[in-house]
Amino acid sequence: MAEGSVEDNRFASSSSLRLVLVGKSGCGKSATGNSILCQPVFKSKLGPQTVTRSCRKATGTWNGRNILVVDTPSILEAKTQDQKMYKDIGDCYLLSAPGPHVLLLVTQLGRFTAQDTIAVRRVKEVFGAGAMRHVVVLFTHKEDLGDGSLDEYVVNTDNDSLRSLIQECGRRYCGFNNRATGEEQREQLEKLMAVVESLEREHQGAFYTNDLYFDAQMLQEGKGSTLGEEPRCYLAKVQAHIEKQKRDLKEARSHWVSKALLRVGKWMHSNTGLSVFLVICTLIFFALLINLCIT
Ligand SMILES: Nc1nc2c(ncn2[C@@H]2O[C@H](COP(=O)(O)OP(=O)(O)OP(=O)(O)O)[C@@H](O)[C@H]2O)c(=O)[nH]1
Ligand SMILES: [Mg+2]
Repeated sequence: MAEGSVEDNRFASSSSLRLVLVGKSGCGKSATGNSILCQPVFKSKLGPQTVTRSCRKATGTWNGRNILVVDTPSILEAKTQDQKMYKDIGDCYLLSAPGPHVLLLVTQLGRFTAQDTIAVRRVKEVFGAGAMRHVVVLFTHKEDLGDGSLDEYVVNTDNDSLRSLIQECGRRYCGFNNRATGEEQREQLEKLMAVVESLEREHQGAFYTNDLYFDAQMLQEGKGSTLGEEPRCYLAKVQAHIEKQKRDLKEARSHWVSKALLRVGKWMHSNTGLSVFLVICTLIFFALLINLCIT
């Protein structure tokens, strides 16, 4: 079981599976990594502060297949992005180069908060919007469901952000009880692997990658820029890459708004009579509402 080293290239082979654990602090990422590898390789405990301080990788096998799991510290938080965060993101890329097959977005069942919504947005900033096509949502504390089913929970949730996340990542989700052992642990892992394999089929085995993964791989293979300059150059590339992705996302959002406004404008232009009628109705509605509030 290797840990933390970036030189080991066995896991860049096509048959191996690379998984990256992401999510808000304390949601159970490290515990999930341990459940996947069936060994307590990552430090996992309840604490007032973040437990995992830097990216770690560990390896194992499942049904004869090599699995590489990368555990991450809080790289998806909204706090000001400092050099430590860029270093953590850079390490995550290095450890999962040439790119992950699956990003496991971990969240505690029944606790999908504003911080999780920020984490989803940050996945797109850190890995790129296309990475959502490789996301599987993993709910920890599955035992809290009792006799209920996870499918029912997901269908009936009134949490709009969770609903839209599930929709956005193609309804790929599963649940783990990280305290499970034996048969229960094996069964939940089998269910996760079924979701992972169906995702792989959908992408014809292709993993997620981008320009920064290319740089990470070059650095790993010693093909970076001038010797000695690599780490500093790489960190600058990480920062530039994240900033570009943020700009792209902002642009995509503003394009979407302007497109919607343009459509409304076009519709109003081609339906002038109906538009005037609707505007008058809206004005009367607001006048009545204001009048009601005053009286
Ligand atoms: N009962 C139960 N406890 C869990 C489960 N998953 C995680 N925990 C507990 O939740 C606590 C936090 O888990 P971690 O694995 O350290 O969470 P993390 O996301 O890695 O935390 P940071 O590294 O601090 O970001 C630990 O006490 C775990 O034992 C679960 O499925 N069921
Ligand atoms: Mg952890």
